[in-house]
Amino acid sequence: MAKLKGKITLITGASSGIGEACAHAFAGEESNLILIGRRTDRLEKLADQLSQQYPIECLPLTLDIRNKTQINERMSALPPKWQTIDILINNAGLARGLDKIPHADTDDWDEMIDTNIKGLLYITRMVVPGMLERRQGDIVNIGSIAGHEVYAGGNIYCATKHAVDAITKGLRIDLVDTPLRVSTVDPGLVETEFSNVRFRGDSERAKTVYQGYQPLHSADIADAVLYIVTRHPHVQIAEMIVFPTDQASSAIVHKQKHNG
Ligand code: NDP
Ligand code: 8X3
Repeated sequence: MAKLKGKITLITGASSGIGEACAHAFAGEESNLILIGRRTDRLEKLADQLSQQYPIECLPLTLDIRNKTQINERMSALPPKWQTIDILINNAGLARGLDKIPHADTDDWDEMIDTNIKGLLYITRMVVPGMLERRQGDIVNIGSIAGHEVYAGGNIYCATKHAVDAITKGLRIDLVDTPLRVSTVDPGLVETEFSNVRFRGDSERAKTVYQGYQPLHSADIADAVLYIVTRHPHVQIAEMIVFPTDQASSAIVHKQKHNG
């Protein structure tokens, strides 16, 4: 029996990496999906693929989560049958560079803060009131080990993920007298487009981040998210830190020597 049959899951950042893997995992449990990102072509292709493969409906929704007006307009205009969102996966996020604060490009800071913190908040603000009215809902934020530790060059990205940690805890307090659950999944190194985005398309540099050890796959994180939302209603997994077996902290990764 599919575990999420008939539910509606909204996933931000569904056009690649962890968000896309969540789309596959949740489709496999027959949840209908609202897929958010900026790259419409990817969202539409994924929606077509999943709705052919599984007995579900998918709604691709092109949105830049930094844009509050766009979010408010497009989310308010959702067809009525898509408005009753059961599960929100706040996954969209990014890092830019590893520059030290005195030399960094402040536009990079704005992009990380606007996406990872403010975008997550805007989406949450639009979705949670409906969950409260229906007295059911799961909010799963994708944080990071960078929300628990600060590593060299991580400065502002780590600050945004510390903020996600604080927002998750704050929302859990806000909702403690309701049946809603608030969780965070905080991964270590997952091989996705993340480093390619961080290094602005320098794929050689991005590749080295994942060389010499076995990084996590996006599907490993999707599996953790699925686990969280399929617990009995009285069980709230507050926080799950997921590392590759070769990783012990942000800075400690057991790498074999790489030849070539
Ligand atoms: P990817 O770069 O593969 O995916 C990021 C996703 O976020 C894309 O779908 C992208 O879609 C979306 N996104 C970025 N900016 C916006 C925006 N302004 N509006 C809407 N969507 C946006 O990276 P990951 O899958 O790795 O990252 C997912 C989350 O996981 C992030 O929050 C990241 O911080 C976190 N994380 C990643 C780790 C890793 O090692 N990979 C480890 C720990 C946490 P589009 O470009 O189409 O808008
Ligand atoms: C992404 C993983 O280690 O680059 O959050 O911060 S890391």
